[in-house]
Amino acid sequence: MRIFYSETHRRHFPQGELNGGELVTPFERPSRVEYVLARLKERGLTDINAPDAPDMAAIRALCDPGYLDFLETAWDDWVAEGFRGEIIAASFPVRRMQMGRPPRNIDGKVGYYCLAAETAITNGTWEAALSSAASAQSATRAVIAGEKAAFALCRPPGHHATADMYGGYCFLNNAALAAEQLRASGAGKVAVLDIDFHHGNGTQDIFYDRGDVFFASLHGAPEDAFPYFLGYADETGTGDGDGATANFPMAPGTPYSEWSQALDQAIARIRAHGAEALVVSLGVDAYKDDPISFFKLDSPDFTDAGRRIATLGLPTVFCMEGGYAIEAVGINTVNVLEGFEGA
Ligand code: OKP
Ligand code: ZN
Repeated sequence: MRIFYSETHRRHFPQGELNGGELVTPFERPSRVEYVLARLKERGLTDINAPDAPDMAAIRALCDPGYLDFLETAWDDWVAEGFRGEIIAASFPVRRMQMGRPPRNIDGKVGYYCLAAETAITNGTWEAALSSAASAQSATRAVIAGEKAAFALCRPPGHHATADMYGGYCFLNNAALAAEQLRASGAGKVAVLDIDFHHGNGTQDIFYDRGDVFFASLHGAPEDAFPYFLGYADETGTGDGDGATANFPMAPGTPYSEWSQALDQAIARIRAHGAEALVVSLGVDAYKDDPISFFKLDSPDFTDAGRRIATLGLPTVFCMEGGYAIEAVGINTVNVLEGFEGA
């Protein structure tokens, strides 16, 4: 399997994540990628490539122009304002406030474009986010060119990012870019299968009113888990997208026996929808020892999940999302890929 990854991810490494009222070293840290790379090599998956330059036209087609301008200039504007820390949002447009008016002031703008305050922006975040998107785009290009599957080792992750908001460690929605690219290459219908522990609110939001991109997500129930405000089972799409969203929220402590049934249901829905290509939002934070999640999957379960995904028989782009049990993130990620490849 061809693998794409950019060292530029390192440019995004905030010192602080707002966690329980403390600033802690972010769970989403550069070493995650090192663990995945090391395991790939250990297992003989050595076709590792740097991505081409990001396709900016595709990123502009997906995202709000004001949001992209904001991401590109946020650090300079923050420093120019005289702020000395990393960029953390503190004021948000919420119920009964003006939702459609981005402020001029950078502190206000940050809140306008942010959906969760744990995620800090630093010098280099924009470049890293672009390089992550570029990996997804190059992996998708390989699949369009005829590869059965490719793995984009994206960092930072993408599935919480909407067309106009960052948060949940995400800035640009890599999986959505891949899905759009597959559509543009001629696939009539595409599916995104999100197996990250957290609901892929960004991906869902981007495709919610479209019937050409099916979205299925397995995740911790919103009553109990981030992102809290989306991911209920009764969210099924709207307009042309009516019936093209399928959410499988699950309770704390969910074991693989139950999770795998939801996976089979998601797979059946994707098959029934008639998808011709697949994007997998590949987070491995459903793992039992993940520090910020609450499912109980063990490492061999990820191999089995990969096997089940392969039964779709679709050209597949894997985009890395979460996974924070640092010692196991490589094993679990590569297990999905090997299960898929029939190893
Ligand atoms: C990103 B991905 C700990 C809670 C942090 C944000 C979680 C983002 C997960 N401070 N909440 O879906 O793995
Ligand atoms: Zn996650």
